[in-house]
Amino acid sequence: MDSIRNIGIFAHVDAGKTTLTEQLLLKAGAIREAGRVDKGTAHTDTLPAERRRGISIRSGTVCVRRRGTDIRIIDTPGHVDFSYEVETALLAVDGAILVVSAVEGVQAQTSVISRVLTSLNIPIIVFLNKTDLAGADVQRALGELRSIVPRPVLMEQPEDGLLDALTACDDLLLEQALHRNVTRDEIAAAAARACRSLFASPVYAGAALKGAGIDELLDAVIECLPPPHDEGELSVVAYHVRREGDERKVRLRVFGGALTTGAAPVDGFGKIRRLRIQMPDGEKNVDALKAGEIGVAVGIEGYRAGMWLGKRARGNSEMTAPVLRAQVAPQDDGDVPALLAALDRMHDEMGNLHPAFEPRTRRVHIRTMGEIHQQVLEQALLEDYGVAATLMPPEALYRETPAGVGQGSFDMMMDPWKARASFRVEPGPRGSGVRFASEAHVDTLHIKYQKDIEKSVYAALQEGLTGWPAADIIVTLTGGQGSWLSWGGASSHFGPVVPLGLFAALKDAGAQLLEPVYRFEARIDEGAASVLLYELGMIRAVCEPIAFNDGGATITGLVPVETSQRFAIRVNELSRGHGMWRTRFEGYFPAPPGIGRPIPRTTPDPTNPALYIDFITGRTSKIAASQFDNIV
Ligand SMILES: Nc1nc2c(ncn2[C@@H]2O[C@H](COP(=O)(O)OP(=O)(O)OP(=O)(O)O)[C@@H](O)[C@H]2O)c(=O)[nH]1
Ligand SMILES: [Mg+2]
Repeated sequence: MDSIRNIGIFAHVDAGKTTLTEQLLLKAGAIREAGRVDKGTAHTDTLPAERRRGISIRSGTVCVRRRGTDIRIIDTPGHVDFSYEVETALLAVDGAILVVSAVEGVQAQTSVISRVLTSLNIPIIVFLNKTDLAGADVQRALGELRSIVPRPVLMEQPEDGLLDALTACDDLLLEQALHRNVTRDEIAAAAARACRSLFASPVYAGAALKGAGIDELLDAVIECLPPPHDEGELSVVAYHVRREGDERKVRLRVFGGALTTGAAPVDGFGKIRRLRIQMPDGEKNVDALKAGEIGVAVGIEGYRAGMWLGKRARGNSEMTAPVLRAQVAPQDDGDVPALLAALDRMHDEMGNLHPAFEPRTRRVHIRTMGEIHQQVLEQALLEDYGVAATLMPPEALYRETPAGVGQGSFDMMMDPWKARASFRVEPGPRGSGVRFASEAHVDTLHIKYQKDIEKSVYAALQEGLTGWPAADIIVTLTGGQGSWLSWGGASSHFGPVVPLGLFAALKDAGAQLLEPVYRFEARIDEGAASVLLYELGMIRAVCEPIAFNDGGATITGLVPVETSQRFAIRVNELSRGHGMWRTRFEGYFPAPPGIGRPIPRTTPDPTNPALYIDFITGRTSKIAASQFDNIV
């Protein structure tokens, strides 16, 4: 595996990742002529929307061979609306090239990605790009890098400086340098050790568009970024799914074990029809994908990007929580089935749309990442699926938590259920999600049924009293009755009736809506600060003390996602293009009274027991309109 490298190229939008990928392909001899993003000829920007807009939307994988080493490279999109593609790519690589424009310096998304890279222990090489442009400032960018990556070390600098920087993070080099003059090779080896052990980040400067600095970067990828390591047991992650014709191609990384073609379904997913591996001259069919390899599996229906098979080899790579939803309105109401089918397929590829249909209003909603994401989806619906639909302005995805403590139970000691259980619900700590606990004794309520109840609780809380998912809630099963033998083992009988008791408890407690909140940082001319503060107040921001420096003002604080959607534009207007507005998701906070409203349910309402029971017994197959009248 020493002759394999799996790396990702990450950066803020427009830093030059795709242009750099072209140059890596060219310099390593995989292509004869570099494609151009601006001409729509780049190898990793193949979607019509990518070519039209000149930005990357999905990740693209290529392979180059250099000095006998196969380097598989994932070029990722930089626009924050497509961060979900970055999140899954981060799971598949052993090393990263972080691209920073020497003109713009470290930008918002670069900081976000480097934080995740560091938390996942992924070694980083930095490429300072666009040094051919006026305004490029390598030293300034280097200074900014210090706060986001392990000790950045500019590799092209006089030997004394380089030695100083590297002896500070490599003991062996320090030892060698104490006794004699060290060689260039020893310095390079120290840089590689320091990078792989996450003590330093080698920095190279160049211009991707001009092909400058690329050879050095390719060599550094082989020397400084680590080869794969074998996890021993089966460990596979999918990082990209795409349907091409009738093929469903799942790009995946094998960390341990092997995948073989024609094998029986893996972990309950569809069968692997074909396996391919990416080589410098294209994809090649193979019988197996082994530990350390990145390849393509055709088939495995149901296996989506971000899912693991076997052992999980990497931690959490989440950068953004999906906090917005938008209604998708088809031009023709009769198109709803076609729209839902198209959205289901798109969700299968991207994994983050979660289309939901509200039967009463016949409205379709999806999760959305922002304006550009919506434009791309709207176009794809029309061009790839022939469905003309409009994505409405996004709204925040709320959650609900109990307003206090509540109790509730259900008693169905009759055929076919023979089930009885009681619940207590109470608010949990902020950010804790849904927690389940049991005080019920296993003698009266078999452990298998308790597990069954737990599963049903999690499923039912996807839509709480208000229609929004429940969060920061502790559900305790306080008692129940039944035993394994007397019920003949049909545990599925328990699941459907659980919501009756659970929702009685939720109703008893009452619901408090939670809204998503960003932490923001705004920088603006001093003269515009008071107007900005006033307008931040208007959008319900909570500001920390203002800081003044160099004629500018910096304001930080918390602001609701819902009210701050287009605020970046406003900050820019107020500062005539020189302002800065940065946000990152902070968490869910209680919504003030009057903010947020319930949404229609997509499933039957358990607070209406008579209708609910009719529905689950199949006595009524249609969900009655009254089912959707929410109670807060
Ligand atoms: N002058 C100059 N322009 C560059 C350089 N590298 C990239 N560009 C230009 O910068 C723009 C963005 O380049 P891309 O390669 O698409 O950037 P990216 O990081 O892949 O962007 P996204 O994938 O959309 O996040 C294009 O117009 C490139 O031609 C460079 O070294 N010098
Ligand atoms: Mg790109």
